Amino acid sequence: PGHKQIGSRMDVNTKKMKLGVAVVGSESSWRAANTESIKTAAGQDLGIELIMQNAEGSQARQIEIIRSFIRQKVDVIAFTPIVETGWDEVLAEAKAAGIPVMLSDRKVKVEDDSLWTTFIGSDFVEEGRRAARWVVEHKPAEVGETKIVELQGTAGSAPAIERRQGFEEVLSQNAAFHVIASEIGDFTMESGQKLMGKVLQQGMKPQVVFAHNDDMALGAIKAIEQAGLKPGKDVTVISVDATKLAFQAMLAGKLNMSVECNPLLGPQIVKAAKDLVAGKEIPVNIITAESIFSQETAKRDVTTRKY
Ligand code: GYE
Repeated sequence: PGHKQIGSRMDVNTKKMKLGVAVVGSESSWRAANTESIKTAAGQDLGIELIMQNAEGSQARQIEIIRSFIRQKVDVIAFTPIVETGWDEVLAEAKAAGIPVMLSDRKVKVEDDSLWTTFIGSDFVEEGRRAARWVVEHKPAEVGETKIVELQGTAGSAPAIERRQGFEEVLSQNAAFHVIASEIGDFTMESGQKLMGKVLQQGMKPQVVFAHNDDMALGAIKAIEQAGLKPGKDVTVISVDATKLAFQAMLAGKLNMSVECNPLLGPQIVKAAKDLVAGKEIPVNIITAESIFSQETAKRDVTTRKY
Protein backbone atom coordinates (compact mmCIF):
# COMPACT_ATOMS: atom_id res chain seq x y z
CA PRO A 1 0.00 0.00 0.00
CA GLY A 2 2.89 2.37 0.80
CA HIS A 3 4.19 1.90 -2.66
CA LYS A 4 0.90 2.68 -4.20
CA GLN A 5 0.59 5.88 -2.29
CA ILE A 6 3.97 7.14 -3.42
CA GLY A 7 3.02 6.15 -6.90
CA SER A 8 -0.17 8.10 -6.89
CA ARG A 9 1.45 11.11 -5.28
CA MET A 10 4.03 11.09 -8.05
CA ASP A 11 1.25 10.86 -10.58
CA VAL A 12 -0.26 13.99 -9.15
CA ASN A 13 3.08 15.77 -9.30
CA THR A 14 3.90 14.75 -12.83
CA LYS A 15 0.39 15.03 -14.24
CA LYS A 16 0.36 17.38 -17.16
CA MET A 17 -2.43 19.80 -17.76
CA LYS A 18 -4.19 19.06 -21.03
CA LEU A 19 -4.67 22.19 -23.11
CA GLY A 20 -6.88 21.80 -26.17
CA VAL A 21 -6.33 24.50 -28.78
CA ALA A 22 -8.71 24.79 -31.74
CA VAL A 23 -6.93 26.84 -34.38
CA VAL A 24 -9.14 28.62 -36.90
CA GLY A 25 -7.13 27.96 -40.06
CA SER A 26 -3.99 28.72 -42.08
CA GLU A 27 -5.25 31.80 -43.87
CA SER A 28 -2.43 34.28 -43.26
CA SER A 29 1.15 34.75 -42.12
CA TRP A 30 -0.29 36.33 -38.96
CA ARG A 31 -2.02 33.00 -38.28
CA ALA A 32 1.18 31.06 -38.90
CA ALA A 33 2.99 33.21 -36.33
CA ASN A 34 0.14 32.89 -33.86
CA THR A 35 -0.01 29.09 -34.16
CA GLU A 36 3.76 28.85 -33.80
CA SER A 37 3.72 31.10 -30.73
CA ILE A 38 1.19 28.87 -28.97
CA LYS A 39 3.13 25.71 -29.88
CA THR A 40 6.41 27.16 -28.65
CA ALA A 41 5.01 28.52 -25.38
CA ALA A 42 3.23 25.25 -24.58
CA GLY A 43 6.25 23.22 -25.69
CA GLN A 44 8.52 25.08 -23.27
CA ASP A 45 6.23 24.36 -20.37
CA LEU A 46 6.77 20.89 -18.94
CA GLY A 47 3.45 21.08 -17.14
CA ILE A 48 1.44 21.26 -20.33
CA GLU A 49 0.30 18.70 -22.83
CA LEU A 50 -0.82 20.56 -25.93
CA ILE A 51 -3.49 19.09 -28.15
CA MET A 52 -3.75 21.36 -31.18
CA GLN A 53 -6.19 20.94 -34.05
CA ASN A 54 -6.68 23.12 -37.11
CA ALA A 55 -10.22 23.69 -38.42
CA GLU A 56 -8.91 25.00 -41.76
CA GLY A 57 -11.51 27.73 -41.98
CA SER A 58 -14.61 25.64 -41.22
CA GLN A 59 -16.86 26.47 -38.26
CA ALA A 60 -18.47 23.02 -38.42
CA ARG A 61 -15.05 21.43 -38.12
CA GLN A 62 -14.09 23.76 -35.29
CA ILE A 63 -17.21 22.72 -33.38
CA GLU A 64 -16.28 19.08 -33.96
CA ILE A 65 -12.78 19.74 -32.64
CA ILE A 66 -14.16 21.35 -29.46
CA ARG A 67 -16.46 18.34 -28.99
CA SER A 68 -13.48 16.01 -29.35
CA PHE A 69 -11.64 18.03 -26.68
CA ILE A 70 -14.64 17.58 -24.37
CA ARG A 71 -14.61 13.81 -25.01
CA GLN A 72 -10.87 13.70 -24.27
CA LYS A 73 -11.57 15.56 -21.02
CA VAL A 74 -8.97 18.25 -21.55
CA ASP A 75 -8.46 20.64 -18.63
CA VAL A 76 -8.80 23.88 -20.61
CA ILE A 77 -9.95 24.73 -24.13
CA ALA A 78 -8.54 27.73 -26.00
CA PHE A 79 -10.08 28.55 -29.34
CA THR A 80 -10.17 31.21 -32.04
CA PRO A 81 -13.78 31.50 -33.18
CA ILE A 82 -13.77 31.86 -36.96
CA VAL A 83 -16.97 33.96 -36.79
CA GLU A 84 -18.64 35.59 -33.78
CA THR A 85 -21.92 33.69 -33.68
CA GLY A 86 -23.09 30.07 -33.56
CA TRP A 87 -21.18 28.89 -30.51
CA ASP A 88 -23.86 28.77 -27.79
CA GLU A 89 -24.51 25.06 -27.98
CA VAL A 90 -20.98 23.70 -28.06
CA LEU A 91 -19.77 26.13 -25.38
CA ALA A 92 -22.67 25.07 -23.17
CA GLU A 93 -21.49 21.49 -23.63
CA ALA A 94 -17.99 22.47 -22.48
CA LYS A 95 -19.43 24.27 -19.48
CA ALA A 96 -21.57 21.29 -18.55
CA ALA A 97 -18.42 19.14 -18.69
CA GLY A 98 -16.70 21.59 -16.34
CA ILE A 99 -14.08 22.64 -18.90
CA PRO A 100 -13.22 26.36 -18.98
CA VAL A 101 -13.02 27.96 -22.43
CA MET A 102 -10.66 30.80 -23.29
CA LEU A 103 -11.05 32.92 -26.42
CA SER A 104 -7.78 33.29 -28.24
CA ASP A 105 -7.50 36.30 -30.57
CA ARG A 106 -11.16 36.47 -31.76
CA LYS A 107 -14.35 37.13 -29.81
CA VAL A 108 -17.77 35.44 -29.71
CA LYS A 109 -21.31 36.76 -29.38
CA VAL A 110 -23.27 34.36 -27.18
CA GLU A 111 -26.41 34.73 -25.08
CA ASP A 112 -24.59 33.77 -21.92
CA ASP A 113 -21.16 35.29 -21.38
CA SER A 114 -20.40 32.86 -18.58
CA LEU A 115 -19.73 30.35 -21.37
CA TRP A 116 -16.22 31.76 -21.77
CA THR A 117 -13.69 32.86 -19.19
CA THR A 118 -11.31 35.30 -20.84
CA PHE A 119 -10.49 36.95 -24.15
CA ILE A 120 -6.81 37.24 -25.04
CA GLY A 121 -6.10 39.41 -28.06
CA SER A 122 -6.28 42.84 -29.63
CA ASP A 123 -8.65 45.78 -29.69
CA PHE A 124 -9.83 45.46 -33.29
CA VAL A 125 -12.03 48.58 -33.18
CA GLU A 126 -9.03 50.64 -32.18
CA GLU A 127 -7.02 49.07 -35.02
CA GLY A 128 -9.68 50.27 -37.48
CA ARG A 129 -9.61 53.74 -35.93
CA ARG A 130 -5.82 53.86 -36.21
CA ALA A 131 -6.00 53.02 -39.91
CA ALA A 132 -8.59 55.75 -40.53
CA ARG A 133 -6.73 58.35 -38.48
CA TRP A 134 -3.65 57.73 -40.58
CA VAL A 135 -5.65 58.19 -43.78
CA VAL A 136 -7.12 61.46 -42.50
CA GLU A 137 -3.71 62.75 -41.43
CA HIS A 138 -2.01 61.83 -44.72
CA LYS A 139 -4.60 63.18 -47.11
CA PRO A 140 -2.88 65.04 -49.94
CA ALA A 141 -3.94 68.70 -49.77
CA GLU A 142 -4.81 68.98 -53.47
CA VAL A 143 -7.34 66.14 -53.36
CA GLY A 144 -10.89 67.26 -52.63
CA GLU A 145 -12.57 63.99 -51.92
CA THR A 146 -10.70 60.83 -50.98
CA LYS A 147 -12.15 57.63 -52.42
CA ILE A 148 -11.41 54.54 -50.39
CA VAL A 149 -11.82 50.86 -51.17
CA GLU A 150 -12.09 48.56 -48.18
CA LEU A 151 -11.14 44.89 -48.42
CA GLN A 152 -12.77 43.10 -45.53
CA GLY A 153 -11.66 39.95 -43.79
CA THR A 154 -13.87 36.90 -43.21
CA ALA A 155 -17.57 37.82 -43.05
CA GLY A 156 -18.89 37.66 -39.51
CA SER A 157 -15.45 37.45 -37.88
CA ALA A 158 -14.64 39.74 -34.96
CA PRO A 159 -11.61 41.37 -36.63
CA ALA A 160 -13.55 42.14 -39.85
CA ILE A 161 -16.60 43.49 -38.02
CA GLU A 162 -14.64 45.59 -35.57
CA ARG A 163 -11.92 46.92 -37.87
CA ARG A 164 -14.65 48.11 -40.21
CA GLN A 165 -16.53 49.66 -37.30
CA GLY A 166 -13.52 51.61 -36.00
CA PHE A 167 -12.55 52.71 -39.51
CA GLU A 168 -16.05 54.03 -40.26
CA GLU A 169 -16.36 55.67 -36.87
CA VAL A 170 -13.40 57.96 -37.58
CA LEU A 171 -14.25 58.56 -41.25
CA SER A 172 -17.86 59.48 -40.42
CA GLN A 173 -16.48 62.58 -38.69
CA ASN A 174 -14.69 63.64 -41.89
CA ALA A 175 -16.94 64.51 -44.83
CA ALA A 176 -14.09 64.42 -47.37
CA PHE A 177 -13.62 60.63 -47.13
CA HIS A 178 -15.79 58.08 -48.86
CA VAL A 179 -15.66 54.31 -48.90
CA ILE A 180 -16.73 53.71 -52.49
CA ALA A 181 -16.61 49.91 -52.22
CA SER A 182 -16.32 47.47 -49.34
CA GLU A 183 -15.62 43.96 -50.56
CA ILE A 184 -15.74 40.82 -48.45
CA GLY A 185 -12.76 38.48 -48.56
CA ASP A 186 -11.30 35.93 -46.17
CA PHE A 187 -7.93 37.31 -44.98
CA THR A 188 -6.03 35.46 -47.73
CA MET A 189 -3.69 36.97 -50.30
CA GLU A 190 -5.74 35.40 -53.11
CA SER A 191 -8.93 37.08 -51.96
CA GLY A 192 -7.17 40.46 -51.76
CA GLN A 193 -5.88 40.10 -55.29
CA LYS A 194 -9.19 38.92 -56.70
CA LEU A 195 -11.28 41.64 -55.04
CA MET A 196 -8.91 44.45 -55.94
CA GLY A 197 -8.70 43.16 -59.50
CA LYS A 198 -12.48 43.26 -59.72
CA VAL A 199 -12.68 46.78 -58.31
CA LEU A 200 -10.15 48.10 -60.84
CA GLN A 201 -11.79 46.27 -63.73
CA GLN A 202 -15.05 47.96 -62.82
CA GLY A 203 -13.32 51.25 -63.47
CA MET A 204 -13.17 52.49 -59.89
CA LYS A 205 -10.25 54.78 -59.13
CA PRO A 206 -9.66 54.76 -55.40
CA GLN A 207 -6.90 56.86 -53.84
CA VAL A 208 -6.71 54.54 -50.85
CA VAL A 209 -7.12 50.81 -50.25
CA PHE A 210 -7.70 49.67 -46.68
CA ALA A 211 -7.18 45.93 -46.40
CA HIS A 212 -8.18 44.21 -43.16
CA ASN A 213 -4.87 42.36 -43.05
CA ASP A 214 -1.44 42.37 -44.65
CA ASP A 215 -2.02 39.26 -46.76
CA MET A 216 -5.03 40.86 -48.44
CA ALA A 217 -3.02 44.06 -48.95
CA LEU A 218 -0.21 42.09 -50.59
CA GLY A 219 -2.77 40.51 -52.92
CA ALA A 220 -4.23 43.96 -53.69
CA ILE A 221 -0.73 45.24 -54.46
CA LYS A 222 -0.36 42.54 -57.12
CA ALA A 223 -3.70 43.48 -58.67
CA ILE A 224 -2.76 47.17 -58.70
CA GLU A 225 0.50 46.34 -60.46
CA GLN A 226 -1.31 44.13 -62.96
CA ALA A 227 -3.51 47.12 -63.79
CA GLY A 228 -0.39 49.11 -64.64
CA LEU A 229 -0.53 51.31 -61.54
CA LYS A 230 2.04 51.87 -58.79
CA PRO A 231 0.91 50.63 -55.37
CA GLY A 232 2.06 52.95 -52.62
CA LYS A 233 2.14 55.89 -55.04
CA ASP A 234 -0.80 55.93 -57.46
CA VAL A 235 -2.86 54.10 -54.88
CA THR A 236 -2.11 54.35 -51.17
CA VAL A 237 -2.29 50.90 -49.57
CA ILE A 238 -2.75 50.38 -45.83
CA SER A 239 -3.51 47.31 -43.74
CA VAL A 240 -3.42 45.63 -40.34
CA ASP A 241 -1.04 43.09 -38.71
CA ALA A 242 2.45 44.51 -39.50
CA THR A 243 4.08 41.20 -40.38
CA LYS A 244 7.57 40.89 -41.81
CA LEU A 245 6.16 40.67 -45.35
CA ALA A 246 4.37 43.96 -44.74
CA PHE A 247 7.62 45.57 -43.64
CA GLN A 248 9.31 44.35 -46.80
CA ALA A 249 6.47 45.79 -48.88
CA MET A 250 6.84 49.09 -47.00
CA LEU A 251 10.59 49.10 -47.71
CA ALA A 252 9.79 48.52 -51.40
CA GLY A 253 7.47 51.55 -51.23
CA LYS A 254 4.39 49.48 -52.16
CA LEU A 255 2.61 49.45 -48.80
CA ASN A 256 2.20 52.75 -47.00
CA MET A 257 1.29 51.72 -43.48
CA SER A 258 0.29 48.76 -41.34
CA VAL A 259 -1.47 48.86 -37.98
CA GLU A 260 0.15 46.48 -35.54
CA CYS A 261 -1.76 43.39 -34.43
CA ASN A 262 0.44 41.17 -32.33
CA PRO A 263 0.06 37.40 -32.98
CA LEU A 264 2.50 36.31 -30.27
CA LEU A 265 -0.18 35.35 -27.78
CA GLY A 266 1.25 31.95 -26.79
CA PRO A 267 2.85 32.95 -23.47
CA GLN A 268 -0.31 34.74 -22.30
CA ILE A 269 -2.53 31.82 -23.31
CA VAL A 270 -0.34 29.34 -21.44
CA LYS A 271 -0.22 31.54 -18.36
CA ALA A 272 -3.98 32.10 -18.33
CA ALA A 273 -4.64 28.37 -18.78
CA LYS A 274 -2.40 27.53 -15.84
CA ASP A 275 -3.96 30.22 -13.67
CA LEU A 276 -7.41 28.88 -14.48
CA VAL A 277 -6.49 25.33 -13.51
CA ALA A 278 -4.87 26.65 -10.32
CA GLY A 279 -8.18 28.30 -9.47
CA LYS A 280 -6.82 31.84 -9.72
CA GLU A 281 -8.97 34.71 -10.88
CA ILE A 282 -8.03 35.94 -14.32
CA PRO A 283 -9.04 39.12 -16.18
CA VAL A 284 -12.02 38.93 -18.55
CA ASN A 285 -10.03 40.78 -21.20
CA ILE A 286 -6.28 40.52 -21.75
CA ILE A 287 -5.60 43.13 -24.44
CA THR A 288 -2.29 43.62 -26.24
CA ALA A 289 -0.79 47.13 -26.44
CA GLU A 290 -0.09 48.07 -30.06
CA SER A 291 0.97 50.87 -32.38
CA ILE A 292 1.30 51.54 -36.12
CA PHE A 293 4.20 51.17 -38.55
CA SER A 294 4.88 53.19 -41.68
CA GLN A 295 7.50 53.42 -44.42
CA GLU A 296 9.47 55.96 -42.38
CA THR A 297 10.31 53.47 -39.65
CA ALA A 298 10.17 50.22 -41.64
CA LYS A 299 13.90 50.13 -42.26
CA ARG A 300 14.69 50.21 -38.57
CA ASP A 301 11.90 47.85 -37.54
CA VAL A 302 12.29 45.13 -40.17
CA THR A 303 15.53 43.86 -38.67
CA THR A 304 13.91 43.03 -35.35
CA ARG A 305 10.67 41.63 -36.76
CA LYS A 306 10.09 38.02 -35.73
CA TYR A 307 7.00 37.21 -37.76
O1 GYE B 1 -5.44 40.08 -38.50
C1 GYE B 1 -5.49 38.15 -39.88
C2 GYE B 1 -5.85 36.76 -39.56
O2 GYE B 1 -7.91 37.17 -36.10
C3 GYE B 1 -6.50 38.98 -35.60
O3 GYE B 1 -6.89 36.86 -38.63
C4 GYE B 1 -6.73 37.80 -36.45
C5 GYE B 1 -6.74 38.09 -37.93
C6 GYE B 1 -5.47 38.70 -38.50
O4 GYE B 1 -6.05 35.95 -40.61
O5 GYE B 1 -4.29 38.25 -40.57
